[in-house]
Amino acid sequence: MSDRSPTDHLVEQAYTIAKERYAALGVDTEAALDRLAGVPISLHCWQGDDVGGFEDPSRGLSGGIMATGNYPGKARTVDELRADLNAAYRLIPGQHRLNLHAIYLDSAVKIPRNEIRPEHFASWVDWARQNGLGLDFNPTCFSHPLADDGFTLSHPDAGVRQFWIEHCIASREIGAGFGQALGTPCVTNVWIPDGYKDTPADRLGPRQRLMESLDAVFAQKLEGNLDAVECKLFGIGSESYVVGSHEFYMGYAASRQTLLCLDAGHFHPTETLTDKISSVMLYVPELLLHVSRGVRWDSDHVVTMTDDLQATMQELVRGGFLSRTHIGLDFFDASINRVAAWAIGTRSALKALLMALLEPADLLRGYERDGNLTARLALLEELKNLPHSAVWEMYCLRQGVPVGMAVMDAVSDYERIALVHRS
Ligand code: RNT
Ligand code: ZN
Repeated sequence: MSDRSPTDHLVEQAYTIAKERYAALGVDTEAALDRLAGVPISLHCWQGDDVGGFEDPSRGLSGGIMATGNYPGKARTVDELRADLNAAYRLIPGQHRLNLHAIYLDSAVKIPRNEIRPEHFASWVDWARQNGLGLDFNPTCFSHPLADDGFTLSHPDAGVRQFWIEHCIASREIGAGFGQALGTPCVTNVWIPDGYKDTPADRLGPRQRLMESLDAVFAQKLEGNLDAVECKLFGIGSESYVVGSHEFYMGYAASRQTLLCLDAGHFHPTETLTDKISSVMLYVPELLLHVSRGVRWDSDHVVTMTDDLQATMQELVRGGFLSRTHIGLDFFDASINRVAAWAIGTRSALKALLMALLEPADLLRGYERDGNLTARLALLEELKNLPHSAVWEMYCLRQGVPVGMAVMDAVSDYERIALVHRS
């Protein structure tokens, strides 16, 4: 718990006023905070070390994704990554989750990807249990010699496909182990980089192979594990064609009833997740979100309070989708303090969710039902100015995490104590 600060009474006073302002619109701020506390965000382990992992730290990142920057203090070991994650969780109100990638295994010897087993992640399960965290998982179908020509599950060579099928099945088994051990289902998300830099002659073949590979991967249902598939528009080196496109996975998830993963950076730059969620939810059982921020391309910038973020959270609340949505983050910025990146991005996601939970839903819907679209627009604009920040700061205070820029004091302390000593 953070010590009481001289400004805490101002946070409390502001909250008292905010509570009344919202109550005047029929909104119960206490109920909104209770709901907020019940929504976990899955923090992505890969922000801590620029998607490096511990399988082979000498290997660079591939798969058409990229972390730029060389801010000092990147985590080099499992212990360093855990310490950094703990530092980040201390700055984030609420109880959350951790999203691991297969390359973050804890093993003294190198294990082939198709031979990874739950025992290689046993120390993560112990750590998660100690810290009260649920775990999510991802096979790593990139940064590997058998992915170097740009194809994995859709590879023309049956042997290469089989290797990646085995890796994905092994990953699902690890996910199931997480779910069973921790008593909260693990979402195992399959994303592959497969695609062509330039115009393909055959767009169908790779997609047929991907469909068959996925069917092999998901053939057996595993208790404790939830399967998700993630589409993408393009990557670096796969600008002209991505096998796992939106249409491909929309059809796949709907026909196989898997979860669909929507990454905010994986669509055309002017396209947002906002208008997709209510459509997708009619056809798939549950949704996984990769909350991210693309700047001109799928750049995976730290999540901030953008219109897109607010609109996404509004959709989850307005549609009643929170109980069927798993919220994960996906960004990797190596140009700033990595612990701060986690804290800033997660806090922004939570703040946007809180704003959505503070909406006077009945009032807005009433205007819409009555055809009073002018009042609907006026109220939506007014809501942007209501004192949601006072409610947020009260939440931080109650949850014992820093309020406002006090986050940076904690980040600076941690940088001085732990990060600067890493070469
Ligand atoms: C890549 C996808 C994918 C990755 C992670 C590391 O474009 O967004 O989710 O970012 O698996
Ligand atoms: Zn993603």
